[in-house]
Amino acid sequence: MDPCRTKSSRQGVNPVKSAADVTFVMIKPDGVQRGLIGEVISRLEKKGLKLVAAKLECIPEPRVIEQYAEHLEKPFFPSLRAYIMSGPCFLMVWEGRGAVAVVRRLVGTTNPTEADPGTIRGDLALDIGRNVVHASDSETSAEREIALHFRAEEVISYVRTDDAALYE
Ligand code: IDP
Ligand code: MG
Repeated sequence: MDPCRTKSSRQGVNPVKSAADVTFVMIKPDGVQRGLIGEVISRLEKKGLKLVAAKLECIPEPRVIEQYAEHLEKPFFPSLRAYIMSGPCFLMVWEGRGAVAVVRRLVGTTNPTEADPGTIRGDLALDIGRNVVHASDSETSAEREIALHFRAEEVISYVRTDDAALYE
């Protein structure tokens, strides 16, 4: 096969097939304050994932509560809410094959002291209450969280020139 495909044939490459291929990722205030936005983006970009939405935002309380609704009754919820509202977060949507599961693996387990080296939390954090990033834990969560934080027109669908090199 000719490795030098034409532009028009590259535009036909559509590796994104299902809801599992789109996920919500958020750099929490500790990550923003520590100057880790670039580091986190770089790791996801190098994996081959495509950034399709991004914004820096101080998330208002009702949205923080909705984001973490499953933890509302947990003893750590008040400190989690205060942490997430302590400064701007960097909110993103990432696309790519199996993005939901792939990003969770790249992020590492919730407690950074137990997270594997090579993961974002394993390499960049020490405290469960300051673990740098959030990533959706399922397709359902991803859909819910993207809709919670982004308007449809803020999520950009585009072909990246390296899509053809990333996928068979
Ligand atoms: P996840 O971020 O890996 O999905 P979750 O269990 O959904 O982990 O918890 C959401 C966030 O709540 C965590 O990322 C962390 O910031 C915070 N959190 C979870 N468990 C604790 C805890 O025991 N103490 C303090 N903060 C916690
Ligand atoms: Mg979670």
